[in-house]
Amino acid sequence: DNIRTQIIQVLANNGDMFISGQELSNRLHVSRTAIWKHMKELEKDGYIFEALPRKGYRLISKPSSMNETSLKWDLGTNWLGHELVYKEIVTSTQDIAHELAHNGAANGTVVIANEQTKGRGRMQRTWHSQPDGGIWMSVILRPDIPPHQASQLTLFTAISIVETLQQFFDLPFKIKWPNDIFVEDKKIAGILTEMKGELDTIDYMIVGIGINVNQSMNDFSEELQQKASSLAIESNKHTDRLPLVQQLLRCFETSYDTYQQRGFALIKEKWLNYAYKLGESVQIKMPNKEFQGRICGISDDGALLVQYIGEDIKIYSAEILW
Ligand code: BTX
Repeated sequence: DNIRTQIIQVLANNGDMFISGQELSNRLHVSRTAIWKHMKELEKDGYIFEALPRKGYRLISKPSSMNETSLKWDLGTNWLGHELVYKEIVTSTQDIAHELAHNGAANGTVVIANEQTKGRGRMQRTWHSQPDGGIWMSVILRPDIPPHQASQLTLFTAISIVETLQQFFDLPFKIKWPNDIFVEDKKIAGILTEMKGELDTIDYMIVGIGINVNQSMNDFSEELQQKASSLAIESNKHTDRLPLVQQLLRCFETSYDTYQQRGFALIKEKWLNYAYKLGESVQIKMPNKEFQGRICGISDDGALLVQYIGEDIKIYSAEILW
């Protein structure tokens, strides 16, 4: 809620000093009763205030938990996340984002949830999204690119995730083409890019990002324990999701602006620094065949370059099995 964000902003700028309810009401053009009600709501979100008769209010501390106000506060982006929806529980943030985009939501609208009951990956696979454990988020984008370049968004989203995580963790993050982030041989994050458009125009894209943050091994099913991990497991520390999300949005916005202005070629170099199994022989699965090839890199437009029986081939859609 906008008024709440403004209340927090005014109080935070005021530092240790008190500000009266009357003054808050004057500055924000709402009644004192409304101010009081908003402050009660903010307290539920985890903000702590000191209130003294005749002096007014001051902010003691902000919550470390995620909610609309805390996510927007101090975000510092130019456009990304200015429209932001936070929900405790959803089927999938992708579903909410599609609905919003369908109804005209702006470029840069962000949907975040604490829990997904039907989190999804590519090809109808499920994405395990337990409460409090991770970052489950979807970004609505209306990029000015032809549909055949849409997959580039996945690749640069992956770079933004890795660059953000590197600021918080000293871990060897790698990007497995096209949409997974790995630490060693475990998946810790995934990207699901969905698109609505025609053959020659993109109406909107939804970039879904799932990052395992604070899960322990027991939180994953036996099957997932073989292939998944979390930042907490790998780094042995708990990390608040709020600053992670905010930094990711800043980083994503910067890369997106660069991408829109200068195209994919610049990003390619960065991508190669993080490529999982670059130069190695891997098993590749395509809709109609499966084969062994050596990963040589990616092309200027984001296709995977693979050496296969002495020949270089370009792959636009496939999965690297192992
Ligand atoms: P993917 O199809 O590449 O990977 C899905 C596979 O990954 C699953 O079949 C399973 O083996 C494994 N997996 C499932 N859950 C997890 C997990 N939590 N951690 C690691 N591995 C897992 C990857 O798809 C794209 C995932 C995007 C998720 C985001 S969350 C926000 C947004 N909303 C939504 O429903 N999806 C996206």
